[in-house]
Amino acid sequence: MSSDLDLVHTFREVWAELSGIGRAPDGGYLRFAWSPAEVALRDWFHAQAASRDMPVTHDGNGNLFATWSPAAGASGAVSGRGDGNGPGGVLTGSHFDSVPHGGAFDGPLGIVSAFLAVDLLRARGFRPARPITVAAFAEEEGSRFGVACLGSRLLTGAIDPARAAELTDRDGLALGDVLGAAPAGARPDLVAGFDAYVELHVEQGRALAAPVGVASAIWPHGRWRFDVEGEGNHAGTTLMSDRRDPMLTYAFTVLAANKEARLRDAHATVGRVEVTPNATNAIPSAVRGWLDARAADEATLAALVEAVAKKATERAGRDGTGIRFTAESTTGEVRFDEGLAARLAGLLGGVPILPTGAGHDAGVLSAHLPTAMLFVRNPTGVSHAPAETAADADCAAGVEALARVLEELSST
Ligand code: HGY
Ligand code: MN
Ligand code: MN
Ligand code: MN
Repeated sequence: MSSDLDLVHTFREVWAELSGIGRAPDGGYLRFAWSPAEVALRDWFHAQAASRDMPVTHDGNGNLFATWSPAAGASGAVSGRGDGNGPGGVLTGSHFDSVPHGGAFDGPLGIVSAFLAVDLLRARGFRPARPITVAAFAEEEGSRFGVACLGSRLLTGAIDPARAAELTDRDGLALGDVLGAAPAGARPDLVAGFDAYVELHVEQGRALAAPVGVASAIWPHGRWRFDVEGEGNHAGTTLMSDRRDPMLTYAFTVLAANKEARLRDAHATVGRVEVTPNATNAIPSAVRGWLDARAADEATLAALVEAVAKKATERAGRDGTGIRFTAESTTGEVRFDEGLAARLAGLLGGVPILPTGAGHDAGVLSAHLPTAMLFVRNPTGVSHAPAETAADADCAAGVEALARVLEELSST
C-alpha cells in the first residue's frame, strides 16, 4: 500500500464494510452499546484483529483490545511493558457506539483508521519495538446507560462498577444483566502497561481547516437530569389558573439554559425529554429533561448550571411545580499533554492544534497516561446527526498521520 491513492481506495473498501451496520432509513445510526448492531461491529473488530494476527483481550468492562506485538509468542500471547496481564505499549482506538441517528464517523473512524495504520506500517516493513494495541471502548456516548465514556471510566476506575452494574437503559435493563456479570471495574494492570494513548476522531465542529489536526483540550462538560413534578389533570376542563403544569416549568428551563449559555459563550442543549403520561389531552404530572452543558472552563460551566437551576427553581415556585436537578455524568476540563501535542503536530508537518467541545475516551485516559488526539477534518462541522461526513482523502490522510504517530511512539 505505497501510494495515497491506494490508501483512499483501501479506506473506502473497509469503510463500506461498516456503513450498513445499524444504519437507519434517515442515514443516521442506531449503534447502542451491546445492541445487535454494535455486537456486529464487535464481531467485525474480532475478524479484523484475527485477519492481522492481533490477539484480542477483554477487560471485563466491555472494552476490546487487539494487539500487534513485536514478540507475539506461539500462543499469540503478547509481551509488553505491562505486568504480564496487559499488552502494554502504545494504545490507540475509539468507540463503535453512536447517539441515536448519529453519524457514521464519530467513533468508528478511529478504530478503522487504527487497523489501517497497522496495515500501512506493516506494508512499509516497520516492526514496532513495543506493542501497538487497538481498543474499542464501550458506551462512549452514554446513549444506552446514560453515562458518557462508561467503558473507559470503568477501565480507569472513574466509576464504581457496582453503580455501573445498576445503570439501566430505557427498557429497564441493567448493565449487569446485559453484560451477564458485574463489570470488572478498574484494571490498573492493563492501564499501567500502556505508555500512551492516541485517539483519532472526526472533528465535530468547523474549526479544523486542514485535513488533520491535533487536540489541545476538551471543554469541561456534563449532563444534568431535571425532574419537574406537577399535577396531572384534564386538558379540557381544568382552568388555566388551577393548573400546576410541569411542561411550563420545563419549557422555561430550556429557554433559560439557552439564554444563560449565550451570555457566557458556553453551550447548553436540551435534546431529550420524557413526559408522563405523554398524552395529548392530559396536563402532564411530570416532565423529565436532560441538560447537556459545556463551557471553555470549569468556573463558567458551574456558573451556567447554577444560573439555570436557580431560574428554573424560581419559575417552578410560580408554576406551583417542583424541580430537581441531578448530575448524571460530568467531565472536568481536559488539557492534553502539551509536549506530546506539540511533538505530534510537528511530526505531522505543523498541523493545527485546537480544543474541542466534544467528550472522548481520550479525556478519561488522559488522567492516567500521556494522551493525544488526532482530528480528521469535518467539512460541514455537523456531528451527532445523519449528515456527519468526512472526505475519503482526509480520512486517508488521517490514517497516514496515525501511522506516523504510532511509528514514532512505538519505535523505541
Ligand atoms: O457527547 C460528546 O461530546 C461525545 O460525542 N460523546
Ligand atoms: Mn471476544
Ligand atoms: Mn459523539
Ligand atoms: Mn466520539
